[in-house]
Amino acid sequence: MCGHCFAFVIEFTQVKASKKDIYDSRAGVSTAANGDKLDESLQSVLELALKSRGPERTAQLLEKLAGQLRAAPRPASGSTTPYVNTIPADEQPAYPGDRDLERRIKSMIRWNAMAMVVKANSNTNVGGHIASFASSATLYEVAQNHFFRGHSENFPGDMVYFQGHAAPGMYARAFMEGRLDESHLQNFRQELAGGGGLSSYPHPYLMPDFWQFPTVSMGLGPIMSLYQARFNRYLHARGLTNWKEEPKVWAFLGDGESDEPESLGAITLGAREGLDNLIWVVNCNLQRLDGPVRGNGKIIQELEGLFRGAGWNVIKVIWGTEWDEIIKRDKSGLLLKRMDECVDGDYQKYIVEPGSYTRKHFFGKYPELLALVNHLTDAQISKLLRGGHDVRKVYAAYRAASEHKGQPTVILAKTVKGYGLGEAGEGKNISHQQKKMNEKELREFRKRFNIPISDDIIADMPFFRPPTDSVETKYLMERRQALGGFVPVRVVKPVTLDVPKLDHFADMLKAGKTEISTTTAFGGLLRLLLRHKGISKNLVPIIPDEARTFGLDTLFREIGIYSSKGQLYEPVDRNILSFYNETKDGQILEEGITEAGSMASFIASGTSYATHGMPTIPFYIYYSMFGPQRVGDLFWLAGDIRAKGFLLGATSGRTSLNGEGLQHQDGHSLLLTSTVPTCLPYDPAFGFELAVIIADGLRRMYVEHEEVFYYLALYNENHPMPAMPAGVEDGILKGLYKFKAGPDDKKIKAHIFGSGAIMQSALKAQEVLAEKYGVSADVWSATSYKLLRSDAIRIQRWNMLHPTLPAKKNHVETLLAKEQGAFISISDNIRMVADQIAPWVPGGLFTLGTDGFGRSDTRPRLRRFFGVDAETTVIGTLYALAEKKLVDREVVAQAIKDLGVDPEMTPPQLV
Ligand SMILES: Cc1ncc(C[n+]2csc(CCOP(=O)(O)OP(=O)(O)O)c2C)c(N)n1
Ligand SMILES: [Mg+2]
Repeated sequence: MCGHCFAFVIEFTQVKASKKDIYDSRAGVSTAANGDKLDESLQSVLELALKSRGPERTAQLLEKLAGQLRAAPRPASGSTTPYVNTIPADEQPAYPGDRDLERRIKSMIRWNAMAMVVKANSNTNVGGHIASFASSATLYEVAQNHFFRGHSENFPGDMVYFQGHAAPGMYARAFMEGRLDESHLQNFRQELAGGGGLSSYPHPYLMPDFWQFPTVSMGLGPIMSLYQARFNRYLHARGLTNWKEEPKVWAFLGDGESDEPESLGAITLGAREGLDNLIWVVNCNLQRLDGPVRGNGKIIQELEGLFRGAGWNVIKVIWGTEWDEIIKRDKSGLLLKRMDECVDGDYQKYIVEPGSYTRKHFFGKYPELLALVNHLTDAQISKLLRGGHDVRKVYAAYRAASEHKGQPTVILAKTVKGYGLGEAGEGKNISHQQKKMNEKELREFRKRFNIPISDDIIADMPFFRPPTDSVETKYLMERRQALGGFVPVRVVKPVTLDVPKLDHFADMLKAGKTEISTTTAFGGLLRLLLRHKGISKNLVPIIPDEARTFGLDTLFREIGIYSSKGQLYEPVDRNILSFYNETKDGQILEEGITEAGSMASFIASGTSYATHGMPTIPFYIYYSMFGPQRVGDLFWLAGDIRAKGFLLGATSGRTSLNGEGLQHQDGHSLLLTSTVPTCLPYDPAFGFELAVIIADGLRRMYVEHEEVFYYLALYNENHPMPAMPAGVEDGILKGLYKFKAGPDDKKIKAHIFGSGAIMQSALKAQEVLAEKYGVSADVWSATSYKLLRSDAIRIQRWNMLHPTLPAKKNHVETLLAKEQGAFISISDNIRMVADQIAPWVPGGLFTLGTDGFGRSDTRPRLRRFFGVDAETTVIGTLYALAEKKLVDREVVAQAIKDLGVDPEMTPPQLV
């Protein structure tokens, strides 16, 4: 409260509230009694004002006061509180651990983490980071000693998202715990070294028994943790957990990382869903890679405002214990003013400069403040801790967060980047990149943290681990035992599901009675799966606000939309069959318009076999253009985290989705998904192919326990669905099979590889080629160019490395060895999708595709424009044959005329 407000209080009440009351209430250190007194005072002021001045005049005065409050130097507004700890010193619980012992253990971990990075960089250039963990060691160690609960029989373990760049600290702890040995640490970032090494960052793909969650692509850890916490609730609501108590989800992130839209873009979900199982710890060391996060502002205040506005419980941990006394002794309110007015750039400077600088520039700004630190030497001033380095403050925050009900909590912990590195990089702008230390700096580090390493060997930076019967090791192990086991750890106990065999989809293997799209065929398949006893409960349909587009809205009623609140209103469409049906145990995750959030849900569900020991099967169906193009990094992460499940890119194809135009028409998801090593991309043309792929996918992922996931392109164009020819299953799965042979009575032979909806162009072209041009074209269905290419690459590598042994043939070569004539491919995708196999097609592959920006028009016009209609397919086939001198060029020219294709039409722009 500002001085004017205070005067107002005096004027009306003569209540002599002391300055201390006012200060205390701003600082959040008031006792409950003081707070009550103030509340009562204000209440009686109001009553008096109303009585003596009347409502109108009172309102005017209040208005004036509110204006003064807003104009005050740093008022405690609705969104932020003063720049002090949220938990007052006198409300802090006693620290339950042995602080001295814990400090010794932490110091050893600090040393090993530093040595690991410095060693790795003494003879390689593999990189690494010291400064991030140096700033967050206390944040992790308090949690390791008192909060993180390990995995056990009926408890999945707390789920912890470690800040990627702090990974050396996690390895150093695992070393102390005896989970890693020196050779692992020696091979930090040298995973291909003999005996194996440690991955640079948290990568479950590379260290599947250790890391659970990849976090190093900034922003992805935070958003995944949100959806993981929500998914845990979903799983529980559906009766699919057997935990004895609910796990907590902890996410540690950097303050710089908070600038990623993914970090903050979904935080309202946490409040909406009341996710009190979620705790975020933002390591506010005020720096990112290049420099300060908010040199001219205060990141902690900015984040506080944001999170409070979003409905989170915010706990600020700014000052260490030594500050409590100083803050308490300031009766003027000036210290608080000074803390508020300094920007982060100033606070960074106070770390780098000696204590005398802080005395002069921080306290000295208001001479009254100097008295508060008269009793301290400059050295003592420079050692005044920030809250994030004080175990008592951190413990208080964690405990409050763990016990908080109804909201997620964010802890904003102020720390020093490169804490303890001294001259080598404490609080400097270069700190993030620091990975080398000279002998003098090593000695200083050793001294500061009291590491028992002698002078003669310090230059070798030996790792230090106390003996197993030492008090340190015993304490550390006892703490982890009490908390149920080590963290992080990734435990997979394979659970085999009773998945449906292909005959479960018998109807889809027969010829369809009506023309439908593959999207509609998928809808039918999903309903069949929902009726399968073995897996129906494991299915997790995920939809980002597109169920109606894909004809899946009847599922709303059938299986319900998950909502932790149920349905508090009567839906407007209650009287129709597919009404919007939200239920507490609903099966559908209707995410709204967030592809990043939906992918995070896909990942949470696709990894539940590991996180919960309960395999769930996500089917995430979305507008294909907003898949890897929009959130490609999460696709990549799905591979790293070993997610399983099915991604369905509906409304696929640059010309099949016609009216929507440039931003919607996707012709490259099949290429982008091909880049993810554990993703199997498929481009099915018919319902039966879909059934074969999904049935086999279920077997591979949930019976064979392969840690892979599927991407299927789905189209919205209706066309006939033929019966499955005999013996094609293997070909469908491998990526190519002959669907319909051309007539036998023609001499000239060609082969058209079709996929997806554009298979229809291939089939029509087959007829025209036979009828008009005497060409027998076999039509093949190319279901997955990526899988064919992967097979070819594997064989090519083997052949290269075994040059004297008989060469092996890949699937494409084997399949096409005896085929004559020209080969062409056609799809609703850019040519590179099919070109993936071109090197192994006998005599080369002539590819047609939809390169260029899409636009709105009818399908026929778009297909003519891009050159993927039946007519262009005929021309392309004849041209490929002419190139091989199997038909005359005149025939091609004639076909262009016959088929009414304008050779001079403007082509799609390519630069
Ligand atoms: C998406 C993404 N962009 C950039 C980077 C490169 N990068 C790694 S760490 C870092 C700075 C991190 O700063 P902060 O989040 O504050 O963490 P700190 O190390 O300070 O704790 C940057 C830019 C990255 N890992 N991911
Ligand atoms: Mg930072």
